[in-house]
Amino acid sequence: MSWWKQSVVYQIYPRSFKDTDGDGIGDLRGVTEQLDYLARLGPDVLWLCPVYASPNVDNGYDISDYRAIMPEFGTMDDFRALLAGVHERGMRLIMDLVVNHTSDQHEWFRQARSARDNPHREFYIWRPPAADGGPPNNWGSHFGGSAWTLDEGTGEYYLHLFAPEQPDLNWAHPPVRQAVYDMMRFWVDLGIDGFRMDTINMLSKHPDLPDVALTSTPYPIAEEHFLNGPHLHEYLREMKREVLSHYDLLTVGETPGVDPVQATEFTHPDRGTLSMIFQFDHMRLDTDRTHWAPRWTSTPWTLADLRALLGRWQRELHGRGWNSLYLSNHDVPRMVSRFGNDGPYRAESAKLLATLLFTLQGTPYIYQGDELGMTNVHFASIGDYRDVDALNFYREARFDRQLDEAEVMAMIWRKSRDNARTPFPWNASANGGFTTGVPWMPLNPNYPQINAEEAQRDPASVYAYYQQLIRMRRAHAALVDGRYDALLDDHPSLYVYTRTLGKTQVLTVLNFSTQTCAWPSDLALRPGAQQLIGNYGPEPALDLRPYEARVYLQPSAAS
Ligand code: TEU
Repeated sequence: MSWWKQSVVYQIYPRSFKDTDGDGIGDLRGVTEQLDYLARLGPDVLWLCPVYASPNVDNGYDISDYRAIMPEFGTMDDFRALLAGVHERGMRLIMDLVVNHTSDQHEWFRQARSARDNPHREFYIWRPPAADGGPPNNWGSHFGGSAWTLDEGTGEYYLHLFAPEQPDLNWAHPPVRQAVYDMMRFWVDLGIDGFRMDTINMLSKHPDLPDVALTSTPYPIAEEHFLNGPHLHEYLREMKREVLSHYDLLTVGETPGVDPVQATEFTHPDRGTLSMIFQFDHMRLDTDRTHWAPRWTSTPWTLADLRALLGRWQRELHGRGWNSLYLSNHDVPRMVSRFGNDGPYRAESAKLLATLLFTLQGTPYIYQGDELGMTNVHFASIGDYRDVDALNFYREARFDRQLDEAEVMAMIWRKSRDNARTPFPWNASANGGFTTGVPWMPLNPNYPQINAEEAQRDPASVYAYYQQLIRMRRAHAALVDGRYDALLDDHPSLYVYTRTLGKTQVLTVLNFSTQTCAWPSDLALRPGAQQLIGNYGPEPALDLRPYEARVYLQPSAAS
């Protein structure tokens, strides 16, 4: 059994986790200082978002030196101490691998832009201006505007699917691939246990870089021309041959726009290249794809759609691949605000969503703060937001498209990545105990009520529930290998499913609503059923209360 199938992963956004030197920015020593807090929660693996040298245009996802630690985060010695501390506690550490692009301050790009005949020129993707002098095609950046920027010095445009300060690497150029594999070996030989692979299915672009046809916006995101391109799996097989197959690693690819059938090509137990992937279907459930800025929209979603989507991923990958299970990360709003209820049922719905993640088949991911039930934030002023994506959207929406302030701020409140990046609240003291300085961005004003100290004191807290879920998952093999079967597939508010392994079955019943729901007459517990966990107190109830989650262990039909 691959260890990462039985693992629970905790994602750390170091900039917002814990500051120990008073500069208002989280750092590696802060993570090391809190390893006992993490060990008590119980994850097996820590995923550290980028800590490499970076000008922080995109908070570390613009890397200027892959083999150096960002000074604000500390030193390589601090990193080694963190890695040793993680391993001493029986946990593992995976790092973010960001190799679709570098920072424009990376030496490779500084060389490449210095002259057209520089040996590093081909490390990036250059094209001459179009006939009208403009960008070579109509591709848009994920952060707004064109995906091309003209380098005045050499008179050519370079491609950047994200910020202009994040030039895309040219993976068609073998020296790029070898340089990446060398860098990967450097980190694995230091002792890390795997990689989260940023935008990994963007590496192979359509060779002709054609325009996006028939588009309603000037700079559409050209996913059909840069996702899952013609050489992608060739590159990943080479990466596996050159690096991954020589170590026992957890590798998780971030792969927007991949469907379950394509996912088996990445994660098949025999012919795959990665352990698992992050799929995005459920992250696009509440977006209007026809809008000029889809990721900033919030459309109603239904339990039927979520259940159908998750069920498809469960069935298609059973025995043919492996899912990651997540609802939150540093790029999306807090899950309790987006998929739960961050009002009167905040704690109940936070626990219900966690129950979903811990009883489906796949590797569960906890994003820092979700174990506290942290919510989205509503900063009144755009001045309190930091994310390049949000600031670019605000500028385009307010000034280019003249949308009104209230409408734009409401969109940012619902979908900004900064919702997930407010500093971690350790306690109710100044700045939540995150820093003795001025935090790089304000904390969520509800930190006096929602913080780790409070959560560890309360046996009924979301934190305590996560501890129980992690123990439950470790205790029942059916939660790792059991077959998923949905029940009551047309119930308006209950999501009910089983995980069956041999003579054992785990039944999960989730009430995704603010209404009490009668126990379904056609849902009978099997003789011998026992409740493993629930998010309401010990008082028994037949009906399912608002956002109530229950998990039962029972004999399967085979027994
Ligand atoms: O995110 C990638 C990313 O944002 C897109 O793949 C996704 O499709 C888009 O958000 C629409 O849903 C990764 C990192 O997680 C993110 O923090 C970085 O900003 C980005 O890549 C660039 O490295």
